[in-house]
Amino acid sequence: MVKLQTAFLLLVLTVLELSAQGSDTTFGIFRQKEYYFSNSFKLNWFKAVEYCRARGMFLLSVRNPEEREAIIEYLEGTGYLKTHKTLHAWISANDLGEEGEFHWASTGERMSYLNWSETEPNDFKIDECTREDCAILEYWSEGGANYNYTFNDRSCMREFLFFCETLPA
Ligand SMILES: [Ca+2]
Ligand SMILES: [Ca+2]
Repeated sequence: MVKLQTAFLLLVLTVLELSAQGSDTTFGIFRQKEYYFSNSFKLNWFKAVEYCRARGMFLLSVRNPEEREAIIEYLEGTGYLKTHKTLHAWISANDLGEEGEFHWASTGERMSYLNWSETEPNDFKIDECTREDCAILEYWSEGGANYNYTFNDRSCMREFLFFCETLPA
C-alpha cells in the first residue's frame, strides 16, 4: 500500500512537472525585478497592458542601457532564443497621446533613451485610420547592430508577445 501511494505521488509530481514545462508562460526574478515573458502568447498592445496590470505588473519599460541589458539577460535565461531567431515583444513606449512624442505608459516618463532600430520610429501608415503608435522591442539574430534589442513603432492593434515587469513602489 505504501509503495502504491509512493508510485501515485511520483505520478502526480511527474504530471505537475510536465504541465509546468508545457506552460507557455515564463516568470522569473532578476536583479530585484520580477519579469514575465508571454513566450508564445500574443496580444495587442492594449490587452498586453491589461494583462500585466491584472497581475500587479506593468508592461516593460526600457529607460536606459542598464534596463536593456537586464531584459536581454532575463530573456536569455528563458531559453527562448535557442528556438527562435527573432523577437518582437511589446514594451510600454507609445506616442498615442501626441504623435511623435513617445512616453512610457508604465511610468509616465518621456522617452529619453532613444534606442530605436534604424529608420524607426517611422509612424508607418497601415490604412486611412491607422498608423504606428506603440513600440516593440525587436531582435533578429542576423540583424547585426540593427534589430539588436532596439525599438520599433508598430500598429497597437497588432498582436505580439510582450514583457511585464514589477516596478519599485
Ligand atoms: Ca506614431
Ligand atoms: Ca515602425
